[in-house]
Amino acid sequence: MILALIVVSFLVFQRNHPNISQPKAKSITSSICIGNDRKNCLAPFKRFDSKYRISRKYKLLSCVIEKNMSTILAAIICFLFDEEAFQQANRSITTDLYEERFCKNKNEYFTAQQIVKDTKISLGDWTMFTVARDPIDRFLSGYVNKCILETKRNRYPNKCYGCGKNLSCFVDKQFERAQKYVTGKIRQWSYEDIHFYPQNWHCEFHTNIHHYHIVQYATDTSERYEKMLQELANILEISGVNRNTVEKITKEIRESRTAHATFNSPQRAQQQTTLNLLRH
Ligand SMILES: *[C@@H]1O[C@H](CO)[C@@H](O)[C@H](O)[C@H]1NC(C)=O
Ligand SMILES: *[C@@H]1O[C@H](CO)[C@@H](O)[C@H](O)[C@H]1NC(C)=O
Ligand SMILES: *[C@@H]1O[C@H](CO)[C@@H](O)[C@H](O)[C@H]1NC(C)=O
Ligand SMILES: CC(=O)N[C@H]1CO[C@H](CO)[C@@H](O)[C@@H]1O
Repeated sequence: MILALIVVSFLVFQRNHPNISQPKAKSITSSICIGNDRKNCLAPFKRFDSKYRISRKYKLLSCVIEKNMSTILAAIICFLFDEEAFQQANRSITTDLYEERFCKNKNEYFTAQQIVKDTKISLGDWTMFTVARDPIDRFLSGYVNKCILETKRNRYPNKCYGCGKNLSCFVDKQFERAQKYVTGKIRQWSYEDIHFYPQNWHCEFHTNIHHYHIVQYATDTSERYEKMLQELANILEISGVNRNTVEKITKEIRESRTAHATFNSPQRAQQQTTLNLLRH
């Protein structure tokens, strides 16, 4: 029970910030972390890792929060950064993997301030957006992918604190780290932190959330998937990308099925069950 509170509370996407309800910002609603649960919640809006990808041509700026969609988001912006070069290099939006991404070090920033400085375009003149995921889904998907399935980092015995399939072990350790980060006892961040700290700590939301369009993530097996693609398409059109190009982008995304999606995997079902048990 207490564990359950901790699980849900440190994941929550905070909704009560005075600036979140301004016209451009949409929040992910959640019924957790309110009332008595609040004391188990981590402080919202800490300053944390932020990764920006920009297309100057369209004054389009995306902050990518680690999750599977982030690779595709970055690829869309990369394509719009230099459409010709991207195509000439035979890249495609759904196959431009993170490690070999075409735009590496070309349109990438870590602070909004640096973007404004380099482009001389103030933040208010950019179309800014990000994709955020339901915090519990994000946690489960991240846990299954990073702590259980991912083989890339199997050489590191301490991956996910060496907790393996022990969910409560991982949650305890990660929560403890998060608290230390809040109080300033830890200043660095790890691979795990980037994938599991609250989304509201990213993207310099503490000062800039009112600038953002926030699209709610949907897996490609969910009913909301089409809606998410439509919202993305709207944002691209707002920034001046022509309709044909927008359609080309969404078509490509639609046609790709991420082999990686964990939504229906047996491991995922197992973790869902575990979490349900913990919550009751
Ligand atoms: C809300 O936005 C305004 C205008 O950008 C800013 O001055 C203010 O500090 C923000 N409030 C909070 C609580 O971040
Ligand atoms: C892209 O593909 C075309 C046709 O397959 C090929 O001729 C060209 O060399 C490729 N370009 C690059 C940069 O790989
Ligand atoms: C899981 O980890 C916790 C805390 O690290 C430990 O107390 C518990 O015995 C572990 N459970 C299993 C099944 O290994
Ligand atoms: C489509 C896509 O972006 N898939 C990626 C999901 O995340 C894993 C691990 O980070 C990548 O290996 C996949 O390529």
